[in-house]
Amino acid sequence: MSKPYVYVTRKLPEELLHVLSQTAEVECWEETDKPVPREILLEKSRNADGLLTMLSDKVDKELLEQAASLKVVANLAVGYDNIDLEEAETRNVIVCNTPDVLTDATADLAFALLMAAARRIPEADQYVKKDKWHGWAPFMFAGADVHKKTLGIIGMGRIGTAVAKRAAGFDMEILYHNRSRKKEIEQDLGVKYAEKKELLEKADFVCVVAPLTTETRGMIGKGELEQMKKSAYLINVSRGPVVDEKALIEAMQNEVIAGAGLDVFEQEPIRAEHPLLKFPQVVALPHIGSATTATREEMAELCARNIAAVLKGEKAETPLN
Ligand code: 8YV
Repeated sequence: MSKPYVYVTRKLPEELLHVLSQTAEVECWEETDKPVPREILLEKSRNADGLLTMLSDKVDKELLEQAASLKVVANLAVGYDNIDLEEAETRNVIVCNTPDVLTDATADLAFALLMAAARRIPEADQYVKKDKWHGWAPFMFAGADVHKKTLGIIGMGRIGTAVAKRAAGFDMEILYHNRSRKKEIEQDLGVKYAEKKELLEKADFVCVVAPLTTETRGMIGKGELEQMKKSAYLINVSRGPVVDEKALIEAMQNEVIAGAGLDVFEQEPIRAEHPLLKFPQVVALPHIGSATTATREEMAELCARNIAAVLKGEKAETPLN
């Protein structure tokens, strides 16, 4: 009997797919950093038993309808807003994501962004490298304190909790807003639940870690930005569309808030001419929340194990359905 066929939508190191290659014939898209064109993804998925996908691959109704032999999709991310989970479910396609393995790396990055925005690290770095530092001044690159300030976390899942743990080390007061209250976390970490408005009004840093869903799309808009303190910073490591970018640009122009640290954008990759990138008080990163070598390797291996398990008729480690 021939091996099942698995298509991987980016070039990944062979050793990370080793487990999968024992079970399936594996083909990778030839590029490491460019998404597979839609037509090729559709063509490959027509014969695929499994797909290893990235955030930029739309696994939608059109794709699922024509992928008659597809049994499993493993997404190299904890978020899965690129996948029509309901449609996959009706077609008995198992969908897997990569929770847990990326929690700490992503929380580290959220905190790094917060620190970078508050202490103006990218601006100061450029100042030194561009040879602009000719003398010391008492208020040169004076930023905002982080220690003992209030952090508001929107979305208290695994990553939100890990961000709270880091903030505790900075003696921060921590407020959180979530669909459901997390009494255990409140007790363990001393964090307090707040309604969104209260959190926005009180926080010096608002960190968005909620997944993109129909409820969270545009959840931080003009009104929410206006509820924030003028001295506050917005940090987003979840998905771009959770924040209304037009409203954020206006908020920056009118100094409604002090700054932002953004790892995600409405349209990715964002282009350099985008108005949001003109503000020195906006720190922008190319969606690298989970991008440490160790974490990305673990994510890829988890995807490979999940696909191999389903193709062998076993239970996946991290199925969503
Ligand atoms: C992914 C992410 O690595 O896990 C997520 O949801 O946003 C990142 O960790 C990125 O989306 C690449 O697929």
